[in-house]
Amino acid sequence: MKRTQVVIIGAGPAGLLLGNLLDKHNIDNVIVERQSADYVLARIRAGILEQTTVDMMHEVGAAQRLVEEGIKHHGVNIAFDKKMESIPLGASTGGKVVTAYGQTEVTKDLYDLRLSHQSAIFYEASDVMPHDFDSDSPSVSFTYHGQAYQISCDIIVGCDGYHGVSRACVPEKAIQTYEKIYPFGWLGLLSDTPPVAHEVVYGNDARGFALCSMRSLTRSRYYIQCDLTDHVDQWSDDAFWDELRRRLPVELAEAMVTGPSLEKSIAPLRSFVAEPIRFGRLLLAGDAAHVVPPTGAKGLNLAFSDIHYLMKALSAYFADGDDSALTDYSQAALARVWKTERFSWYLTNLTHRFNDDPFEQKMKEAELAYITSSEAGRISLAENYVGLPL
Ligand code: FAS
Ligand code: PHB
Repeated sequence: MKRTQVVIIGAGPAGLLLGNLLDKHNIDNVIVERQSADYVLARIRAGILEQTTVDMMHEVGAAQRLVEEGIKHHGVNIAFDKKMESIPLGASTGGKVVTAYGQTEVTKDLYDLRLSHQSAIFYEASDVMPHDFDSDSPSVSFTYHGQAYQISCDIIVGCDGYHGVSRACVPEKAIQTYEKIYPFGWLGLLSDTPPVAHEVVYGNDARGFALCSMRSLTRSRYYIQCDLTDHVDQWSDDAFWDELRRRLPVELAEAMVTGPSLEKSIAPLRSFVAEPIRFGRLLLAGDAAHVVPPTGAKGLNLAFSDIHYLMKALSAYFADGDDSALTDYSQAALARVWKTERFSWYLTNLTHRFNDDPFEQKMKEAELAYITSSEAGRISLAENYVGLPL
């Protein structure tokens, strides 16, 4: 292969969604991924989908399993000061819900659809590098099965995540980045146990944050805030379960069904945005462009949001060479990114322990008591959690 219209770098959810949508619009494209398919498909990450994300899975034709296995949540729970408040989602958002369906499954559904299109994905590609994206003849080079490739194209899309090569090859003077690194991580555990609650629980406790989520009615996903110096090997399953229960209201702790971990890992938390996210013929999408702390369940959903705006721009560009559509992409996508960054940052600050100051903890409990009891507070929480309009 020597030439295509779009080269996508990265076969995570953003790259696979984009590739499948371009297939649907008969825009030639290839995906170049540095890891193996098994590695990408085994990653365990997000678990809550906004309605716009579900709608895009339907639009691209990959929603069948999501319809059968996804669990609709009509509310979200906030636990604090030894009690739990449920926030209805649909009442104040025109009936919107969120759906519990793991990113692992989303990625598999998009991967299977891509294979059915028989479109190119180069897995285990090395030395991937974008070239000449500030000219009319960009290209991407890489090594695949020991052979050197150089694919010419019209557009390069960096869907290669926070640590990818795309953003790294943009000249420093052409990009501004904004970053906040949080002084803690999330220790996550996956278990074949029934979820302790039928909707997600975000827990604030003086000991630290806790989260109760799920992948199905028999598979649970839990997280506890941990120190950045922690290593996953120092957390036995029993230690995890004990600490999780200590951070939750008694009725949840007593109802918790524990079991052996299927997976246990620690993820760092950061807020990050790059501006702009279009550089000539190179466009960034998903975690390559921005990262949110997972507290608001927004990372995966923001990646899909970018692809929504990107498809509008690429359709206009390939239909009539409308170069301004590429600039519009950066502005439109980032407008929603920043509002979502704010919500994720806000909810992280409100629910996590940053220090041992008892006054600060009392302020968090007072704010949680206010937003969960005030109509305005509940509506604000709900409309951000279901996802702001595209
Ligand atoms: P991804 O990072 O998923 O995919 C990028 C792809 O590019 C990867 O497959 C990578 O191998 C590939 N790549 C990288 N460099 C490359 C190169 N040089 N050449 C070719 N390919 C390259 N979000 C939530 O909402 N909730 C969560 O609980 C949550 N937990 C997370 C835990 C972790 C450890 C991480 C890292 C993220 C988590 N996220 C969570 C956010 C996550 O879901 C992302 O938002 C989502 O994966 C974004 O998708 P992509 O933009 O496709 O990036
Ligand atoms: C998850 O189910 O993995 C999950 C749910 C909500 C979040 C983050 C992760 O905010």
